Amino acid sequence: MTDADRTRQGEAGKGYITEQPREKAVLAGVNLPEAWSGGLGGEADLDELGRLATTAGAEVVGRLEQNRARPAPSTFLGKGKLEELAELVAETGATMVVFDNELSPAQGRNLEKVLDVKVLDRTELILDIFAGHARTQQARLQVELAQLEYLLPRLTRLWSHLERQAGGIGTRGPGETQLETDRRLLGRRIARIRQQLKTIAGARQTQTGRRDRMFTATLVGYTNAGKSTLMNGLTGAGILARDQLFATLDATTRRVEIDERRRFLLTDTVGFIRRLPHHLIESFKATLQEVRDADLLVHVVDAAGDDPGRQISAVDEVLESVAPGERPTLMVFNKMDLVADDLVHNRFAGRYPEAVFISGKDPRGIETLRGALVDHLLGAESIITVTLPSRNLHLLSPLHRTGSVLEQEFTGDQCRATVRVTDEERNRLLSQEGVQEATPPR
Ligand SMILES: Nc1nc2c(ncn2[C@@H]2O[C@H](COP(=O)(O)OP(=O)(O)OP(=O)(O)O)[C@@H](O)[C@H]2O)c(=O)[nH]1
Ligand SMILES: [Mg+2]
Repeated sequence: MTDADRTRQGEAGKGYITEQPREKAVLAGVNLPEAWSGGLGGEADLDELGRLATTAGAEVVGRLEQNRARPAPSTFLGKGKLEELAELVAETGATMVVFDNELSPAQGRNLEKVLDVKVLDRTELILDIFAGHARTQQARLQVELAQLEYLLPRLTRLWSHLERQAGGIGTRGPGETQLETDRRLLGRRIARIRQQLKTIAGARQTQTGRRDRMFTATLVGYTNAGKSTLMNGLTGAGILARDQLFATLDATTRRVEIDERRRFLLTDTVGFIRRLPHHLIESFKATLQEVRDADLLVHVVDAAGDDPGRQISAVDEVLESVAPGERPTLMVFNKMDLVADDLVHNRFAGRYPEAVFISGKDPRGIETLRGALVDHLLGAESIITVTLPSRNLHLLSPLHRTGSVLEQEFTGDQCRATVRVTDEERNRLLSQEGVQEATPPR
């Protein structure tokens, strides 16, 4: 990597807000008809936008909503509302306006002209938080890729910013406009990041290849639901868990030992949100591979959240785009210490009969979860009959000690045993000398 690359990467990773810790933000949202029928409506959406803004380091100083049948083409808000917004910005001394809706490049530009402060949309805000929270090289590259791809069509807005970045002598061809040069530079940078991510994903694949037969459970869920808290409780992983959105961006995997021979892998990963920018889903493909590879998804729900049902649907939607198709899922309603038990039970126990209702802050909650995970692990075990030479009987010792040899019979120097095994054990056992799977009697 050259110095110029490092500078570019550093700048792209910094984003807008984190450069100035105490920005004052006004939130703005237009409720379009689809949103009205979506259940909660704009209030809750703006609440969430506010939490995003706070997580990004801004102070929320005002909010404004409008109901419209369709966005105004040039400024999203109607003329009167826009004037109202400009007044609110002046009154509160706001340094930025954050829109809950996705703005087109032209709309963003026009709004900035009228309001004379920085204008961000929800996607840009989420990208900024991701940029601030990325720790590993993989996460940083994934965020940068998403940012660059989102910014590419918005380049005209970033003229001066990119002018600084491009800068280098000899980067400009005769007769080319600055914009074309910028586009080409960005295109090159994007290609290089894709290549780097491929290399990292390749290395990861080899790592997982070695452990691919161990049962793997992956924590998924809405951001801030408590995934990392549960991961820490079960494995002592020491992952950062805090009351902010997208605290975790990287996948962490730890082994959980159940008994002498049973263990499984547990993975904590990035949280989801409604309308998760598709650029982010695309560029976090490698991290989300953990979701595709899982034998079991552990879907953690914040039972005390705004509207748990709506959060579940949002997570299901993202899951469907990341890993299409049904897969075994354990529903975990977390933060039960903050709500009345009955309320949540009544609402969800019918729909998810096997769900667990726990508090991740309470060791008993962690034990309940561990128990449910073990049940799934045992459910994934199979019963097989093997034959092996009696001199190799020691191979069955671990199974004996955990009561997993169900039947055993000797003929000459051969032993025939019916055992309960995980896939991993089955493969290991059958790879030993002289051990064969017996065809079950018809
Ligand atoms: N009261 C209560 N708080 C909890 C519980 N579980 C987690 N929390 C808190 O909820 C906040 C979010 O927890 P995390 O474990 O970081 O959530 P996460 O799902 O990993 O969130 P992201 O990584 O940001 O997507 C933290 O402040 C936790 O202390 C619980 O059972 N009860
Ligand atoms: Mg987390």
